[in-house]
Amino acid sequence: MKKKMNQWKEKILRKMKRFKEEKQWKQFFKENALFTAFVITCLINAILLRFFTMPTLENYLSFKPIIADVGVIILLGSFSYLFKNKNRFTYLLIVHLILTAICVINSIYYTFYTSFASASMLSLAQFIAPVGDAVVENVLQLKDLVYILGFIAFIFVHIRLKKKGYYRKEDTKKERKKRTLKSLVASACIFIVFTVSLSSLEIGRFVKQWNREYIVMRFGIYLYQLNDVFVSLQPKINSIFGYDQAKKNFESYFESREKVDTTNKYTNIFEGKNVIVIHGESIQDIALNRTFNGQEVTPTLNRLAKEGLFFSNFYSEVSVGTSSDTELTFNTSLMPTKSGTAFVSYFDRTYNAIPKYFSEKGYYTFSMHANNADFWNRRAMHQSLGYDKFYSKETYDVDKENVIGLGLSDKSFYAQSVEKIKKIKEKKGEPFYGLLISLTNHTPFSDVEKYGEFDVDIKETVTKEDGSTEVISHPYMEGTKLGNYFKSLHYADQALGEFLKALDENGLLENTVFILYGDHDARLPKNDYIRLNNYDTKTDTVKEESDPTYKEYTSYNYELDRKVPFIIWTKDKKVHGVVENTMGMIDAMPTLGNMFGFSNPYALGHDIFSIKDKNVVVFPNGNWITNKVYYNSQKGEYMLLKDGEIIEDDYIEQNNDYAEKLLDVSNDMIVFDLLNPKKEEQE
Ligand code: GP9
Ligand code: MN
Repeated sequence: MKKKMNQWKEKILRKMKRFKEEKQWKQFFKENALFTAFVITCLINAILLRFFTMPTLENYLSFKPIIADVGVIILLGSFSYLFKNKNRFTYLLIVHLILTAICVINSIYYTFYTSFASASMLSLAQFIAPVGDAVVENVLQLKDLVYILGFIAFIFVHIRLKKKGYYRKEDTKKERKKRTLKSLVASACIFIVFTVSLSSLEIGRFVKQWNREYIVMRFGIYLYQLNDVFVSLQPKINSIFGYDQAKKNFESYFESREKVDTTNKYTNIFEGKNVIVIHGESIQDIALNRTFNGQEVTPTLNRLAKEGLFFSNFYSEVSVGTSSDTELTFNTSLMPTKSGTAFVSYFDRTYNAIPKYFSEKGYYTFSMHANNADFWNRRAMHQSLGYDKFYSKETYDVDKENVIGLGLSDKSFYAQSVEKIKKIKEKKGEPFYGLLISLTNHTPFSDVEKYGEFDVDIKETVTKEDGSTEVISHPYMEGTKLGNYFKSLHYADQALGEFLKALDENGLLENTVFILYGDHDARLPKNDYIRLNNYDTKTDTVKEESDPTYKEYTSYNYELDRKVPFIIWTKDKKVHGVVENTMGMIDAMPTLGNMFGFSNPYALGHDIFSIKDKNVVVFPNGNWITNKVYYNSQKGEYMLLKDGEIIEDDYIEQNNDYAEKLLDVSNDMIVFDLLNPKKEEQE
C-alpha cells in the first residue's frame, strides 16, 4: 500500500515538474482558452461584488470565498466539455449569463436591503415589486452594471479565438469525456480543500442560511445562491406529500383537546392599553438578583420583576432558529419547525399572530430592530406575522461611535426608538403594539471595554500587620465568558433603565403595558457556572469535588438554568406578584390574549392563569418540564424537581405522548399551511 502511494506521489510530482519545465501550462491554457476566460471573468465578477458590498479588504479578498467561487465556476464549466465546439460556447455563454445576472441582481438588492437576494422571495410578487422599483431608480449606478463587462469580455475572447481558428480542431467523444472528468476532479479537489478549511460555526450558518452577508463573505456569491435555491425549494418539497393526513390529525387534535375555562381575574384587564414588548437578547434568570460586591447585575430588571408580574419558571423553546424561533413562538403560540426555521423556510404561511389580533382591535402594530432587515428573514416574516411596519437598521443612525458587538448599541437603539414611538403616537394615535428587539447582549460578549465599569470580582477588606486596612480584589470571573456576560447584561439593563425613563418623560408609560422576555439562553460554558459557584478566595482556585463545601452543578442544573425572565409591568403597578407555575414561550400569547381580550383558537399553549399547575412545557428536542418533573428525551431520563415529589405511574408516558403530538401538529400547521383558509381550495 505504502509502495503504491509513493509511486503515485512520484508520478504526480513528475507530471507537475514536466508541466512547469516544458511550459505545458502554456499549452494547457492555449487548449482551454475559452474555459479559462470563462473562469477568470466569472471569478472577477464575484470578487467585484464582494468589493462593492463588503466594507473591508480582508472580506472581499479573503481566501475562502475565492476558493469556493472557483470551485463552483469550474464545476459548472466542466459540463461544457460534453458539447462539441459550437455548442460548448453556447453552454458557457448561458451559464455566464446566469452568473452575471446573479451578480447584477445581488448588487442592486444589496444597495436597497444591505443583504443578498433569495430565490424564495422571487416567488412572491410583493417582494419583486420593491426590487423592480429598485432597478428603475438604480439604473444609473455603474457598480451594478460593471459585471456586464466580464460577460462582454468573454464574448470578445470567443470572437478572437474564432478568428484565430481555435474551433477548427474538434475533440473526439472520448477526449471530451476525459476533459469533463478532469475538470470535475479539479473542482472536487478544490471543494475538499475548501471544506477542510471550514469551522463548525461556518458550516452551521451555511446550513441555516439566515445570515446571508456572513455566508457570502465566507462561501462566495455563487455557492450562497446555489444553497439558497436548495434551501428555498426544501419547504416546497416537504409540503408536497401528506397534506390529507396532516389535515386529519390537525382536526382531531383540536377536537379532542381538553377545554380549559379561561375566565379569571386577569381576563380583559388590559383591554385597549398600548403595549411595548422587549425581546431581551440572551437574558437568563441567573443574572437577576445577582450581585457583585453589593452591586446588582440587573437593577432595572430586578425592579420590574418586583413591581410587576414576574413569571419565575419561564422557558424559551428555541431550536436552531434561536431569536427567530422565539419570535415565532411568542407571536403565534406554535413551536419551531422540525427542520429548517419557520422564519427562513416558511415565511409565506398563514399565521394567527399577536399583531393580527391587535390590528383587528384597532391597534397600530410595529416592530423595531437595528440590525439588517434580512437577518432571520425578518423583512418578510414580520409582514407575515401582521406587523404594520418593521423599523430595521435602515431607519436608524448607525455609526462607529454607537456600535457595540453585533451592531447599534442598545442605548442608542432605545433612544432613537423613543423618537419613533413618539411620532407613531402623534401620527397613528393610540393604542399601539410594538416589539423592540435588543441586540447588544449577544454572544460572544467580547466588546467588554464598551460595556462600562462593572467588576465581576470579590473585593475583600484585609487588615494589615500595622492595623491599617486594604481592599484586595479576587478577579475570579474576569476574562471568563460568564463574567463578560454579566458585564454585557449590566450594560443592557442600564440601557433598558434609560429607555423606561425616556418613555416616562414623554408620557409614553401612562397608558402602556410593558412586557419583557428573555429570548433564549446565552450558551455559556458549564465550567464557568462551576467556577461561579465554587471559587475559593483562599486558594484562588475552583474547589475540588471532594471538598465538603463543593456545590454540585450537574448537566440538569445547567439545562434548568437556561430559564429566561418574563415580566409584565405597568407604571401604576396594576398587576404584581410572582407566578411560579412552569410556563413556556408558547404560553405567552394565550396569557396575554386573556389580558388584552383576544383569543387564538389554534394556540398550542395555554393561559397560565387557567392551566395553572397542570402546564407542560415542551422543548423542540422532545424534552419537557412540568411543576414536578424535568424529562430529558435524549437520555430517556427524568428528574423530580422537588424531593419527595410523587407522580402517577403513567405520568411520564402521558406527557411524552402530549409532547410528541404537540410537536407533530405544530410542525404540520406550519409546513402544510393549515391555517390558510384558501389552502383547502388549492388541494
Ligand atoms: C439578529 C439577532 C440575533 O438580528 O436577533 O439573533 P440570534 O443569534 O440570537 O438568533
Ligand atoms: Mn437571540
